[in-house]
Amino acid sequence: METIEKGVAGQTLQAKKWQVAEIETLFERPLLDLVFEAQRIHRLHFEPNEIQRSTLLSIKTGGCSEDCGYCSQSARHDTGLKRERLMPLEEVLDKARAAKAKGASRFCMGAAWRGPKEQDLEPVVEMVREVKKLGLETCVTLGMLKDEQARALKEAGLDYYNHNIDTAPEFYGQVITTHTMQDRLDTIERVRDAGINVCCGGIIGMGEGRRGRASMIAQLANLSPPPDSVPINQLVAVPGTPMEHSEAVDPLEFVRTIAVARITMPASVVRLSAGRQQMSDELQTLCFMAGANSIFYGERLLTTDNPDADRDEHLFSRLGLRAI
Ligand code: SAM
Ligand code: DTB
Ligand code: SF4
Repeated sequence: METIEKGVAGQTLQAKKWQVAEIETLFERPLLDLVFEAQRIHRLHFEPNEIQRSTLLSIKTGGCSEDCGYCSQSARHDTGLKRERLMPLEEVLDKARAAKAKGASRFCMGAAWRGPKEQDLEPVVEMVREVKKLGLETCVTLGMLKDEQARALKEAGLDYYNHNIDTAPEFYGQVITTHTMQDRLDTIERVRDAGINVCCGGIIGMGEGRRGRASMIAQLANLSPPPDSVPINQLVAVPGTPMEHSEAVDPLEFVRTIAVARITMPASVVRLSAGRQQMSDELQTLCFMAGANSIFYGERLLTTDNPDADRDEHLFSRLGLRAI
């Protein structure tokens, strides 16, 4: 085991540095052992029957300059998605009030940008301020940020910034060519430096293979500190994107990925993110057993469907889960 030493107020903390091979070994464990270990670790850090719920809203849809191979919103893919302007504040607030009334604790606003341009940020800062006043936690995902943009968002009261590494470093160039993983890591550092909680995860099912999954998890777990929140998305194969015909990953391999994320990032909230609409209740239950303790809640993700609130309420009640 390799460790990194960090001096914090005179103390020396030992942060474990994960090797990819070590994470592959975790993946290879018998499923029941792996899930049991993930659940054991989960219970050291979290209330076992509590799940956090975030509602997503696309505040600026489509027409993105980037070429992310999975994304319905890239201007380079012909997905038939209608390009829209930034949503007016009042409409955003109506959606946020509705999300709160349905029981979400966090409202996450997404924009299809490489990063916000000069004139883009102020209206989003205003949205953060006003959503926060409704008594919701706030999260935005706007692409790459500059230092001063991160600081302005923090001043407005932003709680979380979502910026995913999306896949393994060695696979990145096969999925995205218009920016690099280092660009993403730089933004994550700016967000952290501004004092905003980091939400950072990736996508499973883009042809990355088990080694790729292990490598992505290693990259996330070795961030110092690991992300506060880790969304694990199952690819939603959108017609018209280069990933349209990606072969679906074995559902139990997805459960393993959640378990491995839980074990390697014991104190992070792990979110069972995109792809739930395509999952059975039983598969989602296995993901909760494996340590997922957050979901996106509400019938829409950004541009694709998610289970509606009634289906989730029913599942929570069958499982005795409490929403927080
Ligand atoms: N433009 C910003 C960015 O790239 O960070 C914010 C929006 S982007 C849609 C947010 C994240 O959603 C991506 O990083 C990716 O992980 C996830 N995502 C997008 N399309 C997806 C899909 N079809 N299936 C699964 N996850 C997806
Ligand atoms: C994340 O990791 N997943 C969310 C959120 N962060 C912004 C987005 C999922 C998008 C799924 C495809 C879509 O609806 O466009
Ligand atoms: Fe643009 Fe984000 Fe989609 Fe990439 S993932 S094409 S940056 S909206």
